[in-house]
Amino acid sequence: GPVLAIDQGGTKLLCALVEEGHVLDQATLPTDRDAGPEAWLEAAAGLAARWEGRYDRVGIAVTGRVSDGLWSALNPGTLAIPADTPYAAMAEARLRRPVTLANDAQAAAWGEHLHGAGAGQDMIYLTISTGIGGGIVTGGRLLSGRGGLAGHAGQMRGLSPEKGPLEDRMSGRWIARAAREVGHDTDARGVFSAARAGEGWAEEIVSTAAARAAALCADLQMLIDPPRIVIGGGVGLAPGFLDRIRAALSPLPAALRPELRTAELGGAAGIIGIAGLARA
Ligand code: ADP
Ligand code: BMX
Repeated sequence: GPVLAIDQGGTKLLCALVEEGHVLDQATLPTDRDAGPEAWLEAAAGLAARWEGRYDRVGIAVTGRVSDGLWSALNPGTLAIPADTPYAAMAEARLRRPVTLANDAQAAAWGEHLHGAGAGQDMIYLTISTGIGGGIVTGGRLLSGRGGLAGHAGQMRGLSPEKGPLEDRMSGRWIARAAREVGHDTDARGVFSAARAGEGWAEEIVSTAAARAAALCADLQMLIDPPRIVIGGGVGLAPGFLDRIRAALSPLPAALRPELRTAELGGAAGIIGIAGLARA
């Protein structure tokens, strides 16, 4: 039967009724970033009320680190989750169903592996969104790691630890901040449309983000050498972005060049993946 699937991101909350990889119905709200876990759960329960009686399990994909049902921020700028929030238990009490809790990008990786661009093969999934998250499927298994960190590509610091995590230099939040710094008060979507309209300042920001995303993909290829890297998230799915990343990678020799695919499930990768994990 259907699963209530919840995807709590830094920018938006997406709730859906999902069955066998299909979204039967969905509803979304902007994330109230200052509200905190109780209120985020209440918002999800409010959206889910319309499906009462139609599901017997709940899957929740969240931005942040998940370990043993406990939820914490790695980057409080993406979403300021208090350390070790017992979100699985809170959600079970509120929704009165068994709850499976996982990181959003890990869940989306599993969704794309099962039903999307992963085509049942090993893969890395990258979400370029409010932050930058990732998930690794290898040997048919989703890696979560010792304490839920596996795949957190946006949290890597490379050889510039003093500059902070990579995502602070290429995520949707970075794009908006870079725009503000040159006098344009807009979000990533606004920067992309300005770039399409030929505005130089916006073009420069988008191409910088794409170049950095390309370097990240090349590094991930070196680490895991997956048959494909699947790109999703609000920025990752923005028209033209994947082509820019591909162009930046094109000078690489074929053996080193990642095979990039757009997330076939689009913005539904997380809810479809977490529904699959909740059913497993
Ligand atoms: P979340 O991070 O909550 O999971 P998204 O995957 O939608 O949500 O990512 C949100 C980020 O993506 C924001 O920075 C937003 O400005 C950006 N974004 C959303 N849609 C677009 C678009 N069409 N073009 C460029 N950026 C977008
Ligand atoms: C951050 C981190 C990841 C998450 C990624 C994408 C936090 C709160 N989040 O790297 O766990 O997967 O952002 O999150 O530390 P999104 O909200 O952009 O989808």
